Amino acid sequence: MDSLEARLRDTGQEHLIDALARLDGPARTRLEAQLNALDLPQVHRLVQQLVHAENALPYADLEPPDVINVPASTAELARDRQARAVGEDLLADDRVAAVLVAGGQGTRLGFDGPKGALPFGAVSGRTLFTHHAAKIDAIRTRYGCGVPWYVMTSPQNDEATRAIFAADDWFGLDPESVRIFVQGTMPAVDRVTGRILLEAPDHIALSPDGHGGLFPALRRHGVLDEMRERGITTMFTFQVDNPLARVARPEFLGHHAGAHAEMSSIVVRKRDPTEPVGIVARSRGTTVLVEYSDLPDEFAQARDTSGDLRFWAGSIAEHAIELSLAERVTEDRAGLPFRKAVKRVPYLDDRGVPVTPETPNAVKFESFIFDALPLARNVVSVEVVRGEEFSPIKNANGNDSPATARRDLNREYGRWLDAAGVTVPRDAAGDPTVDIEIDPRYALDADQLAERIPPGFLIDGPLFLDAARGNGGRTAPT
Ligand code: UD2
Repeated sequence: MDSLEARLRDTGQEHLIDALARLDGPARTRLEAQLNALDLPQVHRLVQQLVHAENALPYADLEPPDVINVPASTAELARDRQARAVGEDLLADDRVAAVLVAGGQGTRLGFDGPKGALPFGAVSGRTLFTHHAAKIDAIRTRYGCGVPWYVMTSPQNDEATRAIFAADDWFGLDPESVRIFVQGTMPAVDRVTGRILLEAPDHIALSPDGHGGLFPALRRHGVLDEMRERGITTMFTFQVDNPLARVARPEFLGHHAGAHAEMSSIVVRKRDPTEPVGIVARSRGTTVLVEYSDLPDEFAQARDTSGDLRFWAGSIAEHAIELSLAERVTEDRAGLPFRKAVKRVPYLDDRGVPVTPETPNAVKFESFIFDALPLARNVVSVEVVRGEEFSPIKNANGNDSPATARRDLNREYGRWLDAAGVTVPRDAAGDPTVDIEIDPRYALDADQLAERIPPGFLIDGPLFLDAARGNGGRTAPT
């Protein structure tokens, strides 16, 4: 193999030879080790494609996708029930794993820590991690199955995430049934020259490789082999920031399996043309997911003859992925394509002086889970009702914030309580006037709530129905 110096020269990163020359002892060894671990030819290729050239996205010919809509007719309802039975069998047969991508930080929310540790519960103050864990526990109980839980972290939050899981006693789950693994990183490069940036004299600037880094991370950490040995065939992947996520939704799993799909996605009707969600579409005979920031305005704004958005199928970032697809994607080094994100990255200049840029100066390389869709043998898109399954926490205030998530959970739980015959205090607009939380271990859905809630149950203040407390499910707010 060529020397590190030769490889740096061949891949346009000569400045790092100078950086090495400025160091000696352990500091030099550290930088050498970091550079040796890089796939320099890959970085070189990405710089050619994404920094020195603008590789246009091939989305000129988008068409709306085929979607299995929210069932309305008798036939559709029967089909949905059938799909549910198939999905329930998959769960009961221990063929499904829940995979959470949680590499992100709560920075956009002004929260210092893993996003999953954000306390959002209106009454209990519980965190997103606690809530998702309770769902997984409830699914295991309902279907008498294992549903292993895999949690992908990033180097930024791996330690903190592990500490939170341990401190919270794995949220009551068997620690053997939860596995945390860390995603990979990619170097950040100067947006003009393509040179890898130094964060410190002995350290290059690295950032998470995007949630598409899930695939190589699954292979690198032996998770794919582990799943194969356990008999898992299907992963349900979801994001940490949507408290309404119906993890391992059986109807969805059933539609996916029924169509022999290798990857499927859940969609909702977009709120408006500018909602920051990717859309599912067809392009040259394959299903693609186009991220909102890449969707040309003419497509985002396009309407059909009834005035509805033509590209309405917004992705809520929940997918069913066959193990076979994950294995294929990671078979060779090529993997998923990388995209570029132009960001502000502090760095050391050629003289080793720290610079804190005021405008975006760097390109980060990221891949996305949904770029596996065109590689899948069959694809299904399933529509769900937004209010029942999607209310992400992205911003500190306004749209998609903790406040809107709490509002939407109150509404959803309010509907469950209505259906169970409980009177819910409401304002003129029909919204519950008290905060309501239902632990998934108490009830995973409206039917279970109706079976479980004691007759004559009265709501006399903020309500937290909590299975663990053994007091008829009622908990006074603390
Ligand atoms: C994501 C989708 C968007 C839509 C929306 C729904 C992407 C790129 N966009 O928007 O189309 O479906 O969600 O809510 O997916 N993450 C990692 N590692 C990384 C980067 C991200 O684990 O390197 C996780 C992160 O913790 C979070 C999720 O991926 O759970 C979403 O990432 P984001 O915040 O970049 O994407 P967002 O929310 O703008």
